[in-house]
Amino acid sequence: MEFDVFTLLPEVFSPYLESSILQRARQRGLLQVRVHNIRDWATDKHRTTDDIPYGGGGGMVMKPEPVFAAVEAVLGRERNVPLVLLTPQGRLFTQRVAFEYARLPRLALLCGRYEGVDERIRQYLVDDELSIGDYVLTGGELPALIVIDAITRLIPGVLGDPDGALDDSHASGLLEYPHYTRPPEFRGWRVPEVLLSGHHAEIARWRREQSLRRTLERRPDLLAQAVLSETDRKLLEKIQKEKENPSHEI
Ligand code: 4FL
Repeated sequence: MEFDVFTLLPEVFSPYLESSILQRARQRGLLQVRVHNIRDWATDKHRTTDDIPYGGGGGMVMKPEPVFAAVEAVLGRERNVPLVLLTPQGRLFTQRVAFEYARLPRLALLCGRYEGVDERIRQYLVDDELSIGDYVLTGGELPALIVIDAITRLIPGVLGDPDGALDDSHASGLLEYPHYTRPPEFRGWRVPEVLLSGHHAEIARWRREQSLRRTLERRPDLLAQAVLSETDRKLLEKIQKEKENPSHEI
């Protein structure tokens, strides 16, 4: 996967891209990230990239000329690489969107700074707008790194385990089951016996039930979209009845 990132803060990307799994993916040739400083395409003496908003009001707006020039210089005018603007006004970036974009060979990301970007950038340059959540940051750089991270770990060969990304929270539409590692007892708190039993079918059943319980408890909204078997649905009913009648008597 190749990413082209357009930003006014190019220096913030290296530390994260040079760490851990993303670094390894780059070394293996599975990931390439080119970071472009929009200011390099500003043409005036002060290399201006922002200006005051027409109509007044606070804050500064990113000027269209340097952004158009940067994107057209790097990607060409007849572009076949989608350009995604990171903005609180975008559609929500979810695991589903990560899967969609992970199918592409190349993606370009535009990071907004200041109060926003000139509307003509959205209208005539950008193909999609993504938000990582309902909060406002100082810029789209962290969201861009989040998008790169979430997409890269879906590329085959990036995670050690071939189905490492399949078990994830959200991949199945359910939250993940609880994880434990050694020791079997820590400060008197024991690992659930079933996990020590070596009984793979029972472990799988226990994990599925935990995923369903957690999702029902914390993110019931996810259940509507999740892929559920008949067994899952019966189990969910049982859990719901338990909650209505905690004494376990019917
Ligand atoms: C982008 C926030 C995507 C959440 C300020 C500039 C943002 C953001 N998701 N805040 N861009």
